[in-house]
Formats: sequence, C-alpha cells, structure tokens
Amino acid sequence: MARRSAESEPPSCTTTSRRSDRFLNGLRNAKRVTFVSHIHPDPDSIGSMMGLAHLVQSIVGCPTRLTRDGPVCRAENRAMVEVLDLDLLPVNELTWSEGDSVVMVDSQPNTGRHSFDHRQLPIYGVIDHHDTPGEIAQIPFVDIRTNVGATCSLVTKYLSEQNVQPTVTVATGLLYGIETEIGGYPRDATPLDDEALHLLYPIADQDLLARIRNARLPHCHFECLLQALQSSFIYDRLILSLVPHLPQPDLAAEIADFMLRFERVDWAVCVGVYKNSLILSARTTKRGAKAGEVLQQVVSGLGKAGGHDRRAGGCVPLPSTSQSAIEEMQSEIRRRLLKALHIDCRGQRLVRLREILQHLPVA
Ligand SMILES: [Mn+2]
Repeated sequence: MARRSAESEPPSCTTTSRRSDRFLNGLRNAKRVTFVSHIHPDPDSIGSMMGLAHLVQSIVGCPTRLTRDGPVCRAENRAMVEVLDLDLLPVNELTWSEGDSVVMVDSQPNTGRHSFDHRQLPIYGVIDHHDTPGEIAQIPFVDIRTNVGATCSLVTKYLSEQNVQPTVTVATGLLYGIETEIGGYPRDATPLDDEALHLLYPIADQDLLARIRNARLPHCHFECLLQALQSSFIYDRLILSLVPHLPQPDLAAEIADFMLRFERVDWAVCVGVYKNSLILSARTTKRGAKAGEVLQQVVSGLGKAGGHDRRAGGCVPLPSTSQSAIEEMQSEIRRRLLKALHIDCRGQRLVRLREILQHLPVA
C-alpha cells in the first residue's frame, strides 16, 4: 500500500477510505481480536494495544486480548502496567480458536524481535511507525507511517475518526506512549503526534502519569549507571558504552539517551551484556542519520537490529558467556561501528578511573 505522510492525508477523502474504517471493516466478523507487539513491551506498544482494544470493543463489540512478549522490564513500563491495572497475557501461552484475529502494533513481521509465530495464525493487521521494513506482503491491513513519532498517535487518530472517546485509563496509556517516543531529544514528531497529545492531555490522569514517570528504581539501576560511566569511550563524535552487565535490557536505551546529552558527541551507542546476548542501543542527534540501517549494517550476520532515523536497537546472541567471547564480540561490534560511522581514531575514556579512585570519600 502507498505510504502517505500524515500531512498529505487528503481532507476530502470519503468515509470508506479512512484507514480506521478499513481497519474495522476487516474485523467485522472477528469473534475476538488479539494484539501483539515486539519483545520487552514499551509504552508505545502497550498504549497502542490499549487504544485499539478500546476501539474494537466500542465499534465491533467483540472481546480483545492484550499481550506481552517476554517480561516488561523498565521500571517506568512496569509502573505503567501496574497503575493502569493492565492484564497482559504472555504471548507464548496463548491458545487460539475459530474467529480469532491478530493485529501487530509498533512492530512488523520478521523485523524487530517477537516470539509471536504467524504460522499459528495469519496476522490481519500491522500498525507501525518503524523505518526498518518487515514482511508485510501477505497482510490484509497495513498502516505504516515511518514519519510519525509514535504508533499511539496513529491509534489516537483512529479513535477520533470513529468518534470514540478514550477512557481515562486509555488516554493515560496513549499519552504516555507518545510522550516516551517523542519526549526526548532529538524530538522526532509530526503534527499528527502533537494533535494526539492535544486530544489526550485533558482526558489523561496527570497523577497516574506522574507515578509512571517517576517509578522507583532498584539498587542495580545505579550500579549499572556507574558501570556505564566507567566503561564509556569517546571516538571522535561517538561515545560508546560497553556495559558488562545489564540488569534489564531496556537499560541500554536509557544509557544511550543519557550519554547523548554529552555536548562533545552526536552519536551514543550502548552495547551491554544481558543474559547470553549483547543488547545494542543507538542514538544520534543527526537528522537523516538512518540509525536503524546503521545498526542493521553493524550486526549483519551476527544478530538483529531495527529502528528509526535517530534511534535504533538491536541484539546479538553470544556464542558463550565467557569473558573472552564477550570481549571478542564487543570488539567486533566496535570495529564495525567505527567503520560504519567513518571514524578512524583511538578511544579515550570518558572518566579517568585513577583520578576517581584517588578521590573516593570514606563512608
Ligand atoms: Mn514505537
């Protein structure tokens, strides 16, 4: 299907050509709709599932299921599930019956990472905003707008097109999903994202949002930040953080976000060990950097990656968790990354360890 920018949506389009109409038309005979997304659910994937479930329940009137692929990791994301009282079913424990439909949000088949096996049940719809394309040729309904900041913004548009008022919980989920995608810097947002925020803000519960944003953090979070600071190296305009142990995979993205604030760099990449994999997260301030494609190039033949223009993530399985296997894979990734970014210089530590150790206060 043709990709159209949010701004170029013809205002004169007939009712039947609206995406939300076409989406709902294909679900008319559904007995139940299940929403799936990528692994380690993030607020954009959770919010999108919430919004679409509310839409389907309101218009089609059939039951819906929200799922999670693997654990919800980041403290804020766990707080979102808790304070919004969401019931996310583990995707690998689902059973299927006649009349089931599946919709994938914030991800595409065979890109990103998910354990939903579409040989179990063909996917009816894909609603996403990622740059890195998946296999969508066989999917009846596809709405992929790569210029839009958040999948939740597309979902909010569906609700407003259908005159379905979000509940407080749904509005809070959608708003938080959009905020996490476009709230950082660099801000990749379109008028469609701002329009969605404008619609959701008066409905959303600001106290619940505050509880989600300021979720309490475990001890290991601070240990990991210290590890990251100690193991960050500057290569020209890149800062690379090699973290020996990530307590949860989403921390790679938090570290990359944090390091990108450093005024001397315009790329921040975190490569951290989580279980028997390396988790990669890349951020850049450069518009048109195609970070998703850069990361795909870096992990080519080793693992998977995907993302957006200025934000990307990936995963490389380790052949073994021995120190030498980890170091070997980290240096291969560093070599490929420096090549991809055309950087040819030695790394400098962000923090000089000896000076820090000399000045450690006594408790
Ligand atoms: Mn997203």
